[in-house]
Amino acid sequence: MNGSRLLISKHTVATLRATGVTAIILFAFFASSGCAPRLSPDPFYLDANQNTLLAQANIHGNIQWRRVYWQPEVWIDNVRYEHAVGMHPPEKDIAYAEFNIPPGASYFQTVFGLARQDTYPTGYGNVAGRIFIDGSTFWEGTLSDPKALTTPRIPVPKGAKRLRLEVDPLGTNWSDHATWVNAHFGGEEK
Ligand SMILES: [Ca+2]
Repeated sequence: MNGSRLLISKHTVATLRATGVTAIILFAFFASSGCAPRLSPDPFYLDANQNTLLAQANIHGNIQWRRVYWQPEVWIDNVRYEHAVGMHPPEKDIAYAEFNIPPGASYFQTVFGLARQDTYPTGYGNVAGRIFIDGSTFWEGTLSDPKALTTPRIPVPKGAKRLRLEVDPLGTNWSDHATWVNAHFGGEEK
């Protein structure tokens, strides 16, 4: 090893040290200044981001986006909803759909209701709905009339990967018009 190379090596080491220090400072700065991924879009509606669907099973008529399987318009308790995920359960089994949780999501919120059938507007069955995140139950509610249930903002644990929506027919699936409307992730609380 000659002097020149040793000098270059010293310079390189010094540069690397300086770069390393700079990197550590920058990392600390970004970590402390909210450079975590931002949810985009925010709000992040499930029906507007259908590629987040990972799996579905046992849904009578399959999952329905922005409609219900018996008609295109979604009405719950005399309110029309554009953002809708129809999940009519089957007879004697539980329907479910699973979704990727997008980066930057800090909460999930939805309205769970029995959507009207215009040709039979008095028909309402009964169902239970459940929301899971990474296998843990975060919310459960039951329906048996036109009145919908609005969930609270369900906090998404840091690093959580998978959202699961379940619908249980609670016996028969007659008029079990279970529909999740305005189902969305949100970013940081505003
Ligand atoms: Ca039922």
